Amino acid sequence: MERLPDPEAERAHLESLLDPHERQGVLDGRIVVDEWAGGIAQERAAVPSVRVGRRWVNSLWILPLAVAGLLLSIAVAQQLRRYGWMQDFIDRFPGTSATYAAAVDSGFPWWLRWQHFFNLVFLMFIIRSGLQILADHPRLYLDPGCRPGKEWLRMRGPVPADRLDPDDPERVWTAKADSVSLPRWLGIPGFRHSIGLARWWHFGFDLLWIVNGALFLVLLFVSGQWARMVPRSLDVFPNAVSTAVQYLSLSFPANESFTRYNALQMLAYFLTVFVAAPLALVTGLLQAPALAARFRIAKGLLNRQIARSVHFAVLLWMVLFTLMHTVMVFTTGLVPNLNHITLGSDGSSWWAVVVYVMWMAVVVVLWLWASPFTIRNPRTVQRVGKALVGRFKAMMEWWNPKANYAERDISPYLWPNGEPPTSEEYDRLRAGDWSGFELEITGLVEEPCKISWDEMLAMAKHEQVTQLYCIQGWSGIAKWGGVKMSDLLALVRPLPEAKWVVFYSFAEGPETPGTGRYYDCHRIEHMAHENTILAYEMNGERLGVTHGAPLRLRNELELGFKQVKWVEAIELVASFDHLGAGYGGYNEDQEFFGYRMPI
Ligand SMILES: Nc1nc2c(c(=O)[nH]1)N[C@H]1C(S)=C(S)[C@@H](COP(=O)(O)O)O[C@H]1N2
Ligand SMILES: [Mo]
Repeated sequence: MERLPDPEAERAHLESLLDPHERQGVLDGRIVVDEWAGGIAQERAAVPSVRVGRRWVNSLWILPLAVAGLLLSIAVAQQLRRYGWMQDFIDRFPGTSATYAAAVDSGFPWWLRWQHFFNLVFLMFIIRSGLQILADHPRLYLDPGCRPGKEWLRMRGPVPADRLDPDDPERVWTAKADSVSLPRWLGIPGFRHSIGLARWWHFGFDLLWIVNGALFLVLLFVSGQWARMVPRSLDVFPNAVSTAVQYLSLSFPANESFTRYNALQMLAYFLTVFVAAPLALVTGLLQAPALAARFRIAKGLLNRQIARSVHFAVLLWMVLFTLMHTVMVFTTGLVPNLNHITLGSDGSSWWAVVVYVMWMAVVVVLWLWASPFTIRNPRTVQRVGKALVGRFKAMMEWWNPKANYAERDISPYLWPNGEPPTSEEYDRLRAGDWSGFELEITGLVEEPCKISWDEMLAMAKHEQVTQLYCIQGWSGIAKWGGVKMSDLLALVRPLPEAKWVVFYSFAEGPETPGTGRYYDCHRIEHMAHENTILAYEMNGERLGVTHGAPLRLRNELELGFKQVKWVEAIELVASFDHLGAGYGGYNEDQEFFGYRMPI
């Protein structure tokens, strides 16, 4: 260990590697989509295909199948109604009945009507930004290692088979290259690799939606409105069958929904409110690295990929429910139905239609506004998103990321991300098998110094089999071997004012060339955990270039983008305001991510 001769100069040099401050204006201004993410072409998402055995089937086949199924069901239902036993059955279970549903006399109170409207607006943002998040890794798996070819749904072709070799770092297929774009009217913000911004929309409106939903549940039970949705006897099931037969035979049951819903309606609402909505929340949380590291669920039934798949299924249910709900509102007496939900009356005033049209106009305006606004004001979206949900996300940072897995859990393939370093110095050090490499640790420490490669290899080696959760949605488990950050910091002795540990990469960030070094800041508290290491081995072998040689960070509480690869130097600081654009890391500066990312 050699003391740094001029720590201040080293520090200034390191900080100068980050994005120069002249670019601040560019970063705070509107996004130029053609230059975004290194100028990657807007490769459009394909209509999802689903794997059936070894074949890939276009999901649009569901449409003709649904039409055929519907026609057939109508024919069958009409035939059934000719039979005496079916008529008896419908007489006995008319579809709407006091046996399973108590009458609700209070109509539709004002809070319910407004919450219903807000729910629609929030869900619109959540679903669109959710699709954008999916487009950043347009494949869904059940296997926790996300092995290419194992996915059950995909929105682009297969990963090119000749680009899977991690020993070919120049050509290996990165997860970023795999992302696709969505049209601007569909995704938010509707261009490729915009997950950082999409997530602020998704999480921000999640919070509003959860608050709205929680309030709704409280009011539902306080007011007695719950009786609309919770069946009080199993009679709801035969009545639901009866309702289905009546609808399908195109001879609709009586509409008494001002006081009680028919059984099919009740079950659909029950499922949506009490099953789908909580499931959306739970499967969202299950995708958090901090949660998985705390409860050791990166493998097994609660793994991130199953959670992601179920999360997507809930999205489909919400879309389907909204469509069916709207169709039924229009076909079972539009004007009275609108009177219920807009005016809260059982009349047939045309004012209800006026209010409805105004509500829908608001939805359309918000719909059209969201993507262009995000492109013009990305920094505002990042700041508002952080103000809304930053605190809640950060709560997960206090968990203990203790999970360790067995060697047999190691994923056969780990997706890579990032552009390897291109400097001559890096190539020279690599050619010398890192023997000439010295890790520099400077900043707010008592003993700024350089630690040689041999010294590092001589330090206690810590091994762990842990998960890597990328923000894009893929994940994997690998075995890492290296030095504990706590051991390294013990050598340099941090000063009490040091709060953040900055990891500088040898590599430029993967955005537009000239945007500076990749770097990221981590809380100093996280360095104390034994699973926070600088790894020089992966799966029992010396780390290759693709996955971050000579050293890459592992902090099990955080998402993948914070795990800096090709680490060159470390600096301890009291605040990161003066580094780069001041947001805590390369992706935070350039792609509007948050800096505390345990989810
Ligand atoms: N220097 C540098 N480190 C980086 C990146 C990068 O672009 N540059 N990408 C990050 C991202 S987004 C992820 S998900 C992980 C991926 O690690 P892996 O390639 O070893 O799977 O590395 C992180 N470290
Ligand atoms: Mo990532």
